[in-house]
Amino acid sequence: MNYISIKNIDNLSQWVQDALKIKKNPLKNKKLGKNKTLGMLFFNPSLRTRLSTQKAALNLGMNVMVMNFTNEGWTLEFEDGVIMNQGASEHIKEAAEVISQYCDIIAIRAFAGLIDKEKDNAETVMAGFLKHATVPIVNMEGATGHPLQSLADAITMEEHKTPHRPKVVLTWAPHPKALPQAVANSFVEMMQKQENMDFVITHPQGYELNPEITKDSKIEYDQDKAFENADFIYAKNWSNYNEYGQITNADSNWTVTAEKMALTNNAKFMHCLPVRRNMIVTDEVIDSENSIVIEQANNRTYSAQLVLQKILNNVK
Ligand code: SN0
Repeated sequence: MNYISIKNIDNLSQWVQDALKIKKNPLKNKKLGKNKTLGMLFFNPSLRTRLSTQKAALNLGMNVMVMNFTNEGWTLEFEDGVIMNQGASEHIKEAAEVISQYCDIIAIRAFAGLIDKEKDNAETVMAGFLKHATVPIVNMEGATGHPLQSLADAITMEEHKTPHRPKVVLTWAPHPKALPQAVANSFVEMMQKQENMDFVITHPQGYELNPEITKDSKIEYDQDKAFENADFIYAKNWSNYNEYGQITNADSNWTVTAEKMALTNNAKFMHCLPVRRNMIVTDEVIDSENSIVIEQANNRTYSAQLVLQKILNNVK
C-alpha cells in the first residue's frame, strides 16, 4: 500500500473517525512499528511535515531516518536512458533500490518546479521512487498534491463540524512567491469526497486549477459572494496554472480580512501554514478565536499516524 493521493482513501469518513481514535490514545499501537524504519526524504524545506510525520512514527515505535537532498544528498537523475554527463551524480534506479534496503517505508517531499507543467504533472520524483523502490511510499507533498495535509484538514473540519450542512470555501489569496497548486489540489479532491458539505472555490479569473482536478466543483469568481454564509474559509495561494508557474495577480483585495470574515456565518479560518501574515490573512483574523490553523497542524500527526499504521498493518 502506498499513500500518494487523496484517491488512495477508500472511505474518508471512516479514516477521519480512525484518526480521531488515534488522537485520543496516540500510544496505543506503540509496538506496531517496533524494528521498522521510516526513511524521510526531503527535496524541499519542511517544518510541520517533518516533525509531525516523525512524531507519528515515534508514536508507533518506529525508527526514523531523515535525509535532506537539498544540500546533503547526491543530485539524482530521473530520466531513463540518458548519458549522465551533466550535474546529476546518481540515477533514481540505484538510489531508490538502495534506500529500500535500509527502510520499510519511504516518505518523500518533492515540490513542483513550476517551470515545466508536463514534468510536474508526471510527478517525476514520486513516480521514480514508486517505480524503483521496493517498499511502500508516502507522499509528503509532491508536485501536484499534499494528501497528508488534506487528511488533517478533514479531521480538523470534523472536530469543528456545524449542526447544519456546512459551506466550505477554498479561497485564493495573494503571495509574493510563486507557489505550487499541490495543497489546493488535494483539498479539492478531499472536498469532493465529502458527502455532507457544500464546497465553493473562489479565485481571480485565470487562476483556475487543473480542470481535471476541479471537475465540476463550483467556482465563484466574486470572493465576497463566495464568503456569504460560509462555515469554513480555507485560504491558500497558488501560482497560475494556465500561465504555468507565473504570478499574474497580487491583488490585496483578496487578502482574508475581518471585513471579509464578517460576510460569513462566523466561519472558522483555515490555512495549511506556513502563512504570510497580512498577505494571505490579516493578523486580526489568524489571531482570532475562529482561527483553527494550530489544530490543523496538530492533526498532521494523526493523519500521518493513520497512514503509517495502515501501511504497517499491510506489510506485516
Ligand atoms: C508550500 C506550498 O506548497 O505552498 C508548502 C505548503 C505546505 N509553501 C511554501 O513554499 C511557502 C513558501 C513561502 O516562502 O511562503
